[in-house]
Amino acid sequence: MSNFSRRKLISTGLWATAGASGLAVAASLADRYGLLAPDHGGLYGPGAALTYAAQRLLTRHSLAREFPRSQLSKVPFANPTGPQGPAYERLKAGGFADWRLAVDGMVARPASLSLAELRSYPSRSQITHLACEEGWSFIAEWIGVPLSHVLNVVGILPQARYVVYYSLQKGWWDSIDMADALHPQTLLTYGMNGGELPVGHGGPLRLRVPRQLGYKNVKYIARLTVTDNLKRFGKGLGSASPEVGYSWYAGI
Ligand SMILES: Nc1nc2c(c(=O)[nH]1)N[C@H]1C(S)=C(S)[C@@H](COP(=O)(O)O)O[C@H]1N2
Ligand SMILES: [Mo]
Repeated sequence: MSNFSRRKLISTGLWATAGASGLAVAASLADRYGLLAPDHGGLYGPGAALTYAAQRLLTRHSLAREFPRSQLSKVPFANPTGPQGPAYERLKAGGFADWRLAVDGMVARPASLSLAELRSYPSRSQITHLACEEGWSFIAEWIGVPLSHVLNVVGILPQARYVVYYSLQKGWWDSIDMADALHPQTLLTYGMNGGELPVGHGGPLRLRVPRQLGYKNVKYIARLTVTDNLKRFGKGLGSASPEVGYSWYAGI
């Protein structure tokens, strides 16, 4: 993807073939250049693949809008997730001192990081909008360490293409491509609105990907796996969400 250019895509004829009959051809070209979403397939697949390709070409380096403090939502809405189970409750009772973030897969130095270690890394704070696909949204300040920093600490291998992230909550896992994983606004957050990250919003650790919809912002993050291929994860669609009908790529 690094030597990829828009000109090159145009010269391959991706856009030229993007008529109704050319979508499958376009999709196979997109795949060649790493622009095919992992949940492509079926009737709408090639169209979705092109949406992802277009986003990647045009917005790879763009920033999500950041807001002034005066626009913070008075009451940030926490989408209820229900009880997290006994393991989570035990960790919470201990002030999350035993919480660990495991980082494995295609990395030079697999790691198990405590919250104290994550807090010792350079932090970034940003005021951004979180939008649920169901229509509500809020603006909050998010505080955390850029995911790119953690990836530098463990040393991602050159062939790495995606970061898979798992919640301690059963059934919640997702992934993003390297453009989003290394994006400066993608944070592993442990704070919100000047304080700790509340349990309702995913405390003690949540991935914030402000350029994608709410559901990509998985709460209670306990593990990251770096990979070159998403086929081996779950049903091979890159996330739990496409397994129930949401798209893997939820760029906004
Ligand atoms: N672990 C976990 N992460 C999750 C969810 C969840 O139910 N469990 N809900 C997702 C959805 S659909 C949205 S819109 C946002 C809601 O974030 P909020 O509770 O901070 O408003 O969290 C996302 N992350
Ligand atoms: Mo959501």
